[in-house]
Formats: sequence, structure tokens, C-alpha cells
Amino acid sequence: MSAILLAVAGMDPKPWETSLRSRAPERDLWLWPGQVGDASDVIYACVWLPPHGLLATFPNLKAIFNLGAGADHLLADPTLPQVPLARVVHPDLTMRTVEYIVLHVLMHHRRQRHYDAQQRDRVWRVGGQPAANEVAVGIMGLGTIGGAAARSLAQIGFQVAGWSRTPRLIAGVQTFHGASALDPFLARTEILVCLLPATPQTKRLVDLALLRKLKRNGSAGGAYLINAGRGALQVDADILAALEEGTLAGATLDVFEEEPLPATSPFWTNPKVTVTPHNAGDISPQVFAACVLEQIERCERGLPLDNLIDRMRGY
Ligand code: NDP
Ligand code: OXD
Repeated sequence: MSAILLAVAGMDPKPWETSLRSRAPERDLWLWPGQVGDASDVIYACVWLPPHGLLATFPNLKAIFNLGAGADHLLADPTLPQVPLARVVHPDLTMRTVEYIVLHVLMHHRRQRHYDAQQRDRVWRVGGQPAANEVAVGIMGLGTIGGAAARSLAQIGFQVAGWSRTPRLIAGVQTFHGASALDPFLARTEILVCLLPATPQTKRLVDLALLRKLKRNGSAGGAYLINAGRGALQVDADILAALEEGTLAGATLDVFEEEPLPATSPFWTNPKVTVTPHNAGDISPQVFAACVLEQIERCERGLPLDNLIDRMRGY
């Protein structure tokens, strides 16, 4: 027997189960918790936020497939089995996240929240509006998703720059890399987009000191922050302080230090903040099933898996 385990927490497993079963009815699929038989039968695991310790209970596991891009939750499990760990890399996930970034960059650039407030108050007043080519957007993280977002924003006309760990070249995008290049990158950035993985090096990077290094957006008076990477990258209290003192004119947050965002969080009611429930880049279950089954076939043919997480690097 060789079974595939599906263990997802914090969301409905049904669509993932249905997609895997319909694409591969011949395969034995076990749904955790509940439909799990002899642990030694499990060879592959498809997971999202599984409880730490769970994967270590399957002694014959050959590979782990993360349902999303960021595998920080898995890497934080001290008992994670030493088998290949792959993430999803697919245009479906990339372009959904790019949609989100473009939407929120434009929302801040066009001061949409200000016009929403005017509409609520039945006010007809036209404000000044810079062109995209007068505004500097900076993207932290120039990987699969950050790179695609940079290209899309550059195409709209924004002055786009990106910051990564190692050098990256993207046509039409000014690139910075490494810790020593962070300050010059921030100094030219009016709208900061975070698309970094959560690693020991990036944890709590977005704090008040970092936000104060951003360039003030001319028309808004403060800079803007969009975080669709991970909540661990930011210090929630410092973002609130930056909004309060005017360093930030607004923020869009898809991720938080604690998720789900507690009902008592001041982010919910802050008029300068847009909150979304970590849904910037949902992947479709059909696409996920196709990717995983392709990976399993590679494994069975003795080929190396694609899109492996590098455990030393942390992403
Ligand atoms: P990639 O692994 O393709 O890219 C990561 C980027 O971050 C790379 O450019 C990398 O640099 C850079 N980076 C990593 N560590 C550092 C560091 N210490 N200093 C500077 N740059 C660094 O990831 P993706 O683009 O696919 O996804 C990025 C993250 O976005 C995911 O890890 C996940 O956490 C998050 N995400 C969130 C979603 C949501 O729904 N909110 C949806 C999808 C992703 P280098 O190029 O040198 O390797
Ligand atoms: C993530 C994802 O990593 O949704 O958050 O892919």
C-alpha cells in the first residue's frame, strides 16, 4: 500500500480532497484527521499548517508538498522528517498574488480610501493626482511572485525597484540586494510591498526604524506599506505607531503576527488600514492537484522534485 496523506488546517479540506480524488481515483488518499489507517502506508503528504509533530508519525514518508508558497510553518517543526519538501510554484498562484499587489498599489496611489470616505459623506471634491511614473514602488523579495509583481507594476509606469538576498536582473526594474543595500532601497521607496519569506533573517524586519527610512509620498504626506508576505516579517505595534505619527499614510495587510487577526486588534478599525484574511494568493485546488500528481510521478520515475525548499536558506 502507498497512500497520500492530505492534512490541512485552518481551511476546508473538501475542495483539495475532491480535486486529488478526481484527478487520481486510483490512488489511495487519506484525509487527516479521521481517515488515517496504518501510518507506515503514507508515502506522500500534502499539507497546509499541519500540527508540529504530525509528519514525524509517518515513518515511510518520501516527500512533503506544501499547499502554498511559504513553508515557514513546516520549517519551524523541530520534528519535520528529513525528506524533500516542495512548495507550489505556478502561474495561478503567482498571478493571483500579483492581482492583489497591483490592486492595492493602485488603491493607495489613487487614494481610493479617501474617495470612499468622500462618497460616504456625499462630498464632491477633486484632489491632486500624480501619474504612476512620478511614484516609486519598492518590492522586498524579488522571487517568483515579487519579480512578477515588479514587471506588472513597471508596465503600468511606476518607478519600480526590488530588494533581494542575491543579485537579480529584471528589465525596467532597479535592483538592490543584501543588507547593505536596504537603506538606499528604502530611501527611494514611497510604496513598500513585502513579498519576502519568513526566515530568521527577515523576522520582524518591518519595524518602526525601517518604516521611518521610507521616502514620504508627495501627495499623501507619508509612505504606504503593503505586506502580503508573512506576518512574522512585521512588528504590528510599530506599523500602528508609524500610521499614528504620519510616517505611513496607509497600509494594506494580508498577514499578521497572529492569524486569524484577533477581534480586539486595532487594525480592524483603523481608517488608514485595509485588512484582508491572508488570501492574497490562494491557489486553486485543481491546479494544486495537477502540480502534486506531476511531482509524485517525477518521484516514481526517480527524478528530482521541482520547487524544493532549501532548508538551510529557509525558503
Ligand atoms: P521566492 O522564494 O521565489 O522568493 C523569495 C524572495 O525573497 C527572493 O527574491 C529572495 O532573494 C528574497 N529574500 C529571501 N530572504 C531574503 C533576505 N534575507 N534579504 C533579502 N531578500 C530575501 O518566493 P515567492 O516569490 O514565491 O513568495 C514569497 C513569499 O510570499 C512566500 O514565502 C510566502 O511567505 C508569501 N506568499 C504569501 C501569499 C499570501 O497569500 N499572502 C501567497 C504567496 C506567497 P533571492 O532572490 O536572492 O533568493
Ligand atoms: C502562502 C500561500 O504561502 O498562500 O501564503 O501560498
